[in-house]
Amino acid sequence: MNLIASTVYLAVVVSAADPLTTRLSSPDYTSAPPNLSTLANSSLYDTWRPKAHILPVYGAIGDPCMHYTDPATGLFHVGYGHEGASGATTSDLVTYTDINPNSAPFIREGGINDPVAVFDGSVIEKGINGTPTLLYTSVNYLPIQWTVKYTKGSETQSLAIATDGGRNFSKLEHGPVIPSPPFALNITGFRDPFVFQSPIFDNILHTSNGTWYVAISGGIHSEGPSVFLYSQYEQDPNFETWEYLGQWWHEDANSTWTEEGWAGRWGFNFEVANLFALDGEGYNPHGEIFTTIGAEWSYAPIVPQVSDERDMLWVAGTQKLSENGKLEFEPTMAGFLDCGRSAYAAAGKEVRESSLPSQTSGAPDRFITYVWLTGNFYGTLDFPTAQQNWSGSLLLPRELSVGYFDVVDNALSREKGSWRIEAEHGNGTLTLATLHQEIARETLGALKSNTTTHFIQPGGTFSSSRSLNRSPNSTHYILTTTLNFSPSARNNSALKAGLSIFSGSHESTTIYYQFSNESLVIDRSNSSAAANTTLGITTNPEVGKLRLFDVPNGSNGTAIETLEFTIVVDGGVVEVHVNGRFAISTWVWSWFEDSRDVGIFVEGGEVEFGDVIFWEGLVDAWPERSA
Ligand SMILES: *[C@@H]1O[C@H](CO)[C@@H](O)[C@H](O)[C@H]1NC(C)=O
Ligand SMILES: *[C@@H]1O[C@H](CO)[C@@H](O)[C@H](O)[C@H]1NC(C)=O
Ligand SMILES: *[C@@H]1O[C@H](CO)[C@@H](O)[C@H](O)[C@H]1NC(C)=O
Ligand SMILES: *[C@@H]1O[C@H](CO)[C@@H](O)[C@H](O)[C@H]1NC(C)=O
Ligand SMILES: *[C@@H]1O[C@H](CO)[C@@H](O)[C@H](O)[C@H]1NC(C)=O
Ligand SMILES: *[C@@H]1O[C@H](CO)[C@@H](O)[C@H](O)[C@H]1NC(C)=O
Ligand SMILES: *[C@@H]1O[C@H](CO)[C@@H](O)[C@H](O)[C@H]1NC(C)=O
Ligand SMILES: *[C@@H]1O[C@H](CO)[C@@H](O)[C@H](O)[C@H]1NC(C)=O
Ligand SMILES: *[C@@H]1O[C@H](CO)[C@@H](O)[C@H](O)[C@H]1NC(C)=O
Ligand SMILES: *[C@@H]1O[C@H](CO)[C@@H](O)[C@H](O)[C@H]1NC(C)=O
Ligand SMILES: *[C@@H]1O[C@H](CO)[C@@H](O)[C@H](O)[C@H]1NC(C)=O
Ligand SMILES: CC(=O)N[C@H]1CO[C@H](CO)[C@@H](O)[C@@H]1O
Repeated sequence: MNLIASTVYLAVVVSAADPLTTRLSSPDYTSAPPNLSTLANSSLYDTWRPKAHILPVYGAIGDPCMHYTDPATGLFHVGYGHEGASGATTSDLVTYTDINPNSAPFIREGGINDPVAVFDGSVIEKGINGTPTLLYTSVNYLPIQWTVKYTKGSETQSLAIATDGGRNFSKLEHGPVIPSPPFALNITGFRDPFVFQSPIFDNILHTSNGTWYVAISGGIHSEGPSVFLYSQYEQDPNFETWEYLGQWWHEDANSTWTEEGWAGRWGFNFEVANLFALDGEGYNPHGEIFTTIGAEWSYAPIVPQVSDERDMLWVAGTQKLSENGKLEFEPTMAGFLDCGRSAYAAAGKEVRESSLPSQTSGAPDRFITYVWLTGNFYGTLDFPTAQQNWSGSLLLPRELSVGYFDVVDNALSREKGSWRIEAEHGNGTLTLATLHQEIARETLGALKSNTTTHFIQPGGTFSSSRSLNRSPNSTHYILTTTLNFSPSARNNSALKAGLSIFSGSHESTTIYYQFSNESLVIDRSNSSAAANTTLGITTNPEVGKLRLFDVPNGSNGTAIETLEFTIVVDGGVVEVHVNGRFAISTWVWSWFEDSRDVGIFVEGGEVEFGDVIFWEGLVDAWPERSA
């Protein structure tokens, strides 16, 4: 959907046209894999399929988008790109019900405004006549990609309203409500409208309370990425007239928050900007303004039609009126929402305490976001997709809030990074602020409580790798553990410590932290025997920058902050969450049936591990599909 590269779009069209195929008998996971691309269609359907995650019954999933709470039912609707856009409802953020049978779409391309494609959009929950109203990107020409000249009229923004409880979004019988990009700008993209209300914006702009705003993502050729801001004109109840307020945010082409790599690159074109406000508890429209954005960039020289890299970032900042009366955003901190190279296009929504999930769990107003994990690296991998019959998944929902933590006041905490200084205490400590993110409480709670097997392996102080006495025997589990490092670890450039997963006689995957470049690594070099026989099974490492700060400890001592792992393994999906402020997710395509072991991994030093706690089984997010 946001992936305008024509390769990706074609891939979707081809799979949609496939004839029905049946799933064949299970492949042999006790011997070396054949070239998987030569197997029968759908024969790998179950091999790496997650069970607690969101994905359609078959085919490709694209960007998450168009989420909303239906005011009539309180159900939360999660949308995603699949044959247009399809989705599911949930009353608990644990199990989901397809909105249409077989994950059929609730909107698809083919109207007068969108003959070629429907890209991402967002929903005004009480929109026209109080009905959920979708503002989405209607597409007229392809390809669209920041690396090529923009075809005028390619992307416009159009309306559709929910009918039949959201099973269908009917397009309104008029032209696009935002029919062209701002006057005379040579844009790189103009899509993914994100609707929101903001008393902070109302106040600065002197607009009426409750005005709707739209953030549209894109950029300007040779100048750099931008977020274009619009407001609802005179509270027009039909949302037909939108006033351009200027570039709310612009960065120089291929610039970055910091060259140290804490927040990727701003790139050349923004996509999927979400704009919202948070406090320490969750969503608060009067809180601190955040945006999550996808940033597209490439190495030089730029190859037409190819975006080498896509960074999934978050940014917080302040708003001010410029001299010419425009509202402008100034970042105060930025980081990765997920460091995985395949993790992108996050889309979130405020989920009020009045929604059904929150009524049940007692959660306050939240901002919940879903990140996409592409299964074929944005359509560039020759993955055995026909054999799998599906491609890609959303990651588990995440709750966002502002996180505060106390650290020692030193060069580490004063560096410009993915945090900012909230308070200086004058006693050798600082309180830092950052984006706090956790797997949604209902989801995490269910993964731990609704489990088939729960067991604990004792921790200890280890200076070499070792296996655990007991490991999961499936590929569906969640585990937690902690690592404590002695102060000397910070200068030990040989030290690597973490866990091995999917280990066996042929394969192993290692997840470890190293101080040498302050990074969390998922080493996939020996993850999959199938990589030796099959194209598109990538084994490159995933790397994310993570700082463990010095923290006050006892009577004016200091210690290195404890590293707290929560790792979710669900089929081929691996999500690694650390300390409520770091996530890195990827695919591990392990083949052998005996590749199930989890072990302690230590090299070059000594580390104190807490207990490794397992909850095996995971919930089935789709009970009605298997019924
Ligand atoms: C996947 O399975 C569905 C339903 O069984 C079928 O309609 C579709 O053609 C299959 N697609 C591929 C790529 O095998
Ligand atoms: C939604 O309903 C309209 C009008 O009845 C119909 O033309 C369209 O095909 C439907 N869309 C989907 C995705 O089923
Ligand atoms: C817009 O940018 C494209 C790509 O850089 C360039 O080819 C084109 O000449 C530019 N158009 C104008 C009007 O500047
Ligand atoms: C708008 O809302 C603010 C509080 O958010 C309130 O102080 C102000 O009076 C309201 N203004 C109008 C015109 O209703
Ligand atoms: C963007 O910046 C990165 C980092 O310096 C560099 O590797 C890359 O080549 C640059 N891209 C272009 C197109 O100049
Ligand atoms: C298998 O899938 C491919 C591509 O998705 C399709 O072209 C082919 O017809 C399918 N083969 C069979 C036997 O269904
Ligand atoms: C430093 O001051 C802060 C704020 O008063 C306090 O919370 C913290 O405990 C103090 N820390 C130390 C190590 O004295
Ligand atoms: C997994 O291990 C448990 C405990 O050792 C055992 O009860 C169970 O039967 C095993 N399941 C499979 C599928 O091997
Ligand atoms: C892949 O092939 C290489 C070279 O033959 C071999 O060393 C390696 O063990 C194989 N990897 C797996 C996971 O089988
Ligand atoms: C696997 O088979 C596919 C399809 O026949 C072929 O294109 C590919 O080259 C083969 N891969 C290897 C590594 O031999
Ligand atoms: C949770 O476990 C209960 C029984 O312990 C079971 O009835 C229910 O289906 C499970 N829920 C999910 C979502 O798996
Ligand atoms: C309470 C106390 O002794 N605080 C001291 C801890 O150490 C720092 C750095 O040496 C001093 O600045 C504090 O005064």
